[in-house]
Amino acid sequence: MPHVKDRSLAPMGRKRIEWATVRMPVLLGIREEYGRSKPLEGVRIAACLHVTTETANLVITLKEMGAEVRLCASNPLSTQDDVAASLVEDYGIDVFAVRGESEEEYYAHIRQCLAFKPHITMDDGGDLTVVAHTEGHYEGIWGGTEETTTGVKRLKEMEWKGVLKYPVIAVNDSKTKFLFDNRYGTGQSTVDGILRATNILIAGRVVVVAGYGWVGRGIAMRFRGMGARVIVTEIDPIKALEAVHDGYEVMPMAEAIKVANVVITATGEPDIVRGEHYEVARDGVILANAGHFDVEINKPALEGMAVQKREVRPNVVEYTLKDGRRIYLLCEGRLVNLCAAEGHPAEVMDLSFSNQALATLYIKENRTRLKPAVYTLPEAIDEAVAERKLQSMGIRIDEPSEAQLHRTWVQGT
Ligand code: NAD
Ligand code: ARJ
Repeated sequence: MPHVKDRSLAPMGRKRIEWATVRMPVLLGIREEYGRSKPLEGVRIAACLHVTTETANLVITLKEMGAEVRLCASNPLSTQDDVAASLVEDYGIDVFAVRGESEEEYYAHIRQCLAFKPHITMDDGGDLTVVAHTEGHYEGIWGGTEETTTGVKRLKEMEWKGVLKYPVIAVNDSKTKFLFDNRYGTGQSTVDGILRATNILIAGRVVVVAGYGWVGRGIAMRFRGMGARVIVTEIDPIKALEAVHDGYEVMPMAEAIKVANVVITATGEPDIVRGEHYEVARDGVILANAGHFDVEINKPALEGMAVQKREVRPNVVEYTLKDGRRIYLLCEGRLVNLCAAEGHPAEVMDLSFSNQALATLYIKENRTRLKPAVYTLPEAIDEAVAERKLQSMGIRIDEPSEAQLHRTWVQGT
């Protein structure tokens, strides 16, 4: 039996899913093409993703391709309950996800997804894959897919340690994923989440972005575009140098926090903002996280230092310190773009989720050849996704000329 918050929310969920559908033309093309041949007939897929309108379109596509799908949430605070309801009521997909579920329920839902003995796991962050391994559900699994940077890091560690039991496709590492979803998707949806939670004016604010990877640079770019003075913190000298050349101020967090109005973490690493930073933070600073797990802003330290804590707006908790300074934490330190807003817009998830859909076919077709290791999708798939996206936008590009194709750069070759 599926487990969602309230099935009567389905009509609104359905409308919102349909709003996204028309903004995901590449995925829709895959749905139409393979909806006829049904290459996933008889294939069971357990998916652990943020339960959003875009994810709904992915799982509907997988079902149209012939698969049987179960879906649970990859974060307890990102589920859109109306979407979950519609998937169950209107599309006959078993969903196990309720916004605000406890950690215990979160894992119970993951186990429900594994209970139907999937052939393929589709994960965002690695929790499903890790439970499949630690609780011995990996027999019969052909392979898995992984949506995000942090999940890929976890899986690579499992590979190095020799404990990975089945092949996993790092969907995150396709260019048509990380260059667009991580950068432009998170750039926009993080602004969206922070605005919906706080309604602050961005122009003239000091915004500190921790991490200048794909996510961090997208966030920095968009906040600068709205008139913020953006400071970047990094540990990698090359990324730091790039940030400098992109025109940002770069400094350690211990200095940046003193002037910050807003701090956004985007590193995937724990303890980026911690006790020593709370000691010197500017009064009224807003802390938000865009990385996968709620570990980047040290919550226990903040709880320990606060003399008062109260919810001041939905998704905003005010912590008052001994000396009266106030620190505002958004969404309990969980991904602000998915908890306070709706995650990335459909247009960019079209790319990520087309890769996910094609990755399931790749696993099915190559299951006897692939070893328990982390793979990326072939470049030809990446290019095909980009081509289809350009086509859907009505954008044409040049082809190499004959002369260009036959040109040699080294004499005698
Ligand atoms: P990335 O590896 O490209 O970038 C991470 C950056 O953080 C690196 O440049 C690294 O040097 C830097 N870093 C590490 N420790 C640091 C520290 N102590 N201080 C400052 N910088 C530090 O990864 P990414 O693709 O940008 O992803 C970042 C995180 O965002 C991951 O957890 C990923 O899973 C997540 N993500 C979230 C969303 C979303 O919708 N919110 C979307 C995509 C990815
Ligand atoms: C589903 C989303 C959405 C959305 O691809 C992004 C990523 O790497 C994940 C980190 O956990 C979140 C995922 N993501 C962003 N927006 N997944 N629907 N609308």
